[in-house]
Amino acid sequence: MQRTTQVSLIGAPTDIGAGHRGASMGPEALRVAGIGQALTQRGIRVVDRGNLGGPMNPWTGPVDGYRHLAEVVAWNRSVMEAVAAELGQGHLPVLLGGDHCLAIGSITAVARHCQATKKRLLVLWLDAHADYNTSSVTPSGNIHGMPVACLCGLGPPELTELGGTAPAISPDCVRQIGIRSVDTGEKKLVRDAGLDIYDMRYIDEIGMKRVMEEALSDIDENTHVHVSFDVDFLDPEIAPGVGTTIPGGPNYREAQLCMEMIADRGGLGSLDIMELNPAFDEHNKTAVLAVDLVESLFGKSTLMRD
Ligand code: B3U
Ligand code: MN
Ligand code: MN
Repeated sequence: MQRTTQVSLIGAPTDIGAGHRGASMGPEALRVAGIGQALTQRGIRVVDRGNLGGPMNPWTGPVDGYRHLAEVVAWNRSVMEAVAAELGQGHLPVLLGGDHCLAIGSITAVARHCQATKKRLLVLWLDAHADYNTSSVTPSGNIHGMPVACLCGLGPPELTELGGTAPAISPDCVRQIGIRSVDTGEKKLVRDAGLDIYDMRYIDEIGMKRVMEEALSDIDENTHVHVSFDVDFLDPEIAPGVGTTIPGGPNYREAQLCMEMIADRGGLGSLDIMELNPAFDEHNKTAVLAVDLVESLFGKSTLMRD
């Protein structure tokens, strides 16, 4: 990003697509952890747009394989509009989630913006999960396990056609990093889609440095990089404040390197910080860690001049 670009924080306080309550408190926890000040200190102009509104969580069971579909659609529509408005003004939107189903709205807006401005889109999906379930294979009906599939055109028309035409993106513009939990039926879907998945085994084998070199290798001046950061990407030892912890994730150093290498490559155009759940956290430490990592994503480094 350019230093002159305004960052706009957009809160989406809902857990409408999740299997646990509490991600609705994520935006405030990130603010309390100082997300605004941290970016301001980096010389970035930051405007906090406050929180979006939307339906309450009725906490009902799945219907036809989807839980809270109507409410998920309503929230995503408002996220899409808010993100589109920021991109249209040349700002860099940072979505403070909220559960990961909201990435449907945010990335649909980003994809439309890229189409209009003739930019190439690269989505870096940092997550323990592939989030590629459909209503027929989902073990839970929770739509936060489905956003990548919906964005690639697999899902209910209300979500796949949120931006007008489906699909919003093609699987080949997605790189998934940190994956270590893929459901049985989901495995076939990600294979069929040809998703580029840098799973934990691959990170163990070749290391985060080479993984990121590969994942970022085809970024050029015309690339808009969207980072969709699911906080459960991180190892639960350092980040307990999420609804679905999966052991064996990146440690502090690996996560920092991942963020630093994205920053070094350039091209960051939009960001989601998702699934932070203060109900599971210890003294807001996961939010503080997320802010620390976001600082690196925006170029903070130990020795280079700020
Ligand atoms: N894959 C599981 C669990 C899950 C996905 N994303 C999260 N959890 N955070 C599912 O329910 O789809
Ligand atoms: Mn996710
Ligand atoms: Mn996840």
